[in-house]
Amino acid sequence: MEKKPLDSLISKTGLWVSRNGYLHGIRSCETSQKYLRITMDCGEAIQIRNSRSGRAARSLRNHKYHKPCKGCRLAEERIRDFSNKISRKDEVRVTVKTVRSIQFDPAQSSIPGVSVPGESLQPSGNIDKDHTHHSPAERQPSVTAQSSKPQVAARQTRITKPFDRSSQKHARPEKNEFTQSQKNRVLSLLAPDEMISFSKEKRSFAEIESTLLTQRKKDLRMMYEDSRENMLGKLERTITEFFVDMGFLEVKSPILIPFEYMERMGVGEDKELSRQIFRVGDNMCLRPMLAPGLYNHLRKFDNVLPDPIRIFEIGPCYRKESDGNSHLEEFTMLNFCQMGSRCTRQTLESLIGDLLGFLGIEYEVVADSCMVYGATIDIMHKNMELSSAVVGPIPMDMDWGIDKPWIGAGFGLERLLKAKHNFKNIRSVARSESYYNGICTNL
Ligand code: ATP
Ligand code: 9VF
Ligand code: MG
Repeated sequence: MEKKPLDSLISKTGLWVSRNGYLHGIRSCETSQKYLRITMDCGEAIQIRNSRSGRAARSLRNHKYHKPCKGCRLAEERIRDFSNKISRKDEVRVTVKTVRSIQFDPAQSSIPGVSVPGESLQPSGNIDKDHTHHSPAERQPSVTAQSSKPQVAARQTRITKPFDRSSQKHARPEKNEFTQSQKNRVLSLLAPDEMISFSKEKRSFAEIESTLLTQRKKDLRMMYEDSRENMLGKLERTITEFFVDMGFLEVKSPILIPFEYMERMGVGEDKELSRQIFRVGDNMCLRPMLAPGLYNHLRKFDNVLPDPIRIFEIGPCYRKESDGNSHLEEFTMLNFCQMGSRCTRQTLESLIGDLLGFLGIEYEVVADSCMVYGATIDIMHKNMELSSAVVGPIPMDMDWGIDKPWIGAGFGLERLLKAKHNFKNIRSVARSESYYNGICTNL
């Protein structure tokens, strides 16, 4: 039988068992799609996920508690019935009021400087199943029976509990060892220039985490005080200025494109590459590259702009990817190209050299090939491809109404940032809610 969620357990008993085992009476309970906001008879309030299997649901289902909360002044009879697992259908004190989730943003009730369990668990932003958003009332308990325990204990619980719980999946850690989720958490909190050796580490997880949290908050506050610019946005602006100064026209073509464009790029449904494409409806897709839009612009501008035509685009591209540290499913591509005169490998390499020199990024040139263009000149930083560049013309040009020589190169902006700032994972500089300028935001 499926377990009942918290809200139905609450309406059945009208009682609540807090994290430290106190049995409370419930004055009111509001639900959103995912959360409950519960106010106790003693005045304390909490916000918690409406889970079926979390700590709170287990306590209520099993009628387990430590002591009744004095502030709630529960009747002896109610406590006894709860202990004896007697259902008091006649005495349901709680009505669960549904509120729209917009009124119910857990972030609104979070207090700066206090870690919200679960939210801080995963860099990917996964929320722990049974985390409680403590309202100010619980964070700074008034003089109730429950708050007679020192506040320190409550705070420690908040910071360390989620990790203990998640680690239950793994083997119990030895002393001075860290669970994988603790390591992941610490790694997500490191700044790009920071390193940690877990095997040599003397500090506990809680100590390391707390030090890093303080640092990262400082970093974010400093960014807010200083430049206030987003790295990815800033790089797009810097590169735009660079190419505009070099005589390239900035274009912005659609992100949502007909799938037919991809067929015309040689990536039809029969091709392996087409599995990487995010289809939208029957005929459209999110662009995995900028070339179709640029091809169309080149054709349209051919009889309009003077020779050679130089254009470039920077913008989001989408590919289904499974590979780790240098691949994103949503990334930002720069593609510049020139059509007409002087479309030589030398011009191409010199433009690439100027760009990477301007950005201060070291690189190597290697020969490669790809399904769409055939031979490519790949630009590498260590083992990571920064760009694939091509000297046209190629047979496919005909399908796009192009009949002049061309050169072009496509760069990933997040890869440029990763190379420039030595980021360990590309995700920390991607479009993200979990990182800002490489700094973890789950603080
Ligand atoms: P890789 O072989 O590394 O998957 P690719 O050869 O498929 O890359 P291209 O089609 O040549 O990539 O795209 C041009 C550039 O766009 C790449 O050199 C890279 O900098 C960037 N890029 C491509 N795919 C991704 C991705 N999934 N995430 C981030 N950047 C990407
Ligand atoms: C090389 C990058 C075919 C003349 C409009 C421009 C190029 C860069 C390829 C990536 C992409 N191609 N795979 O084409 O500059 O976006 O296709 Si055009
Ligand atoms: Mg490539």
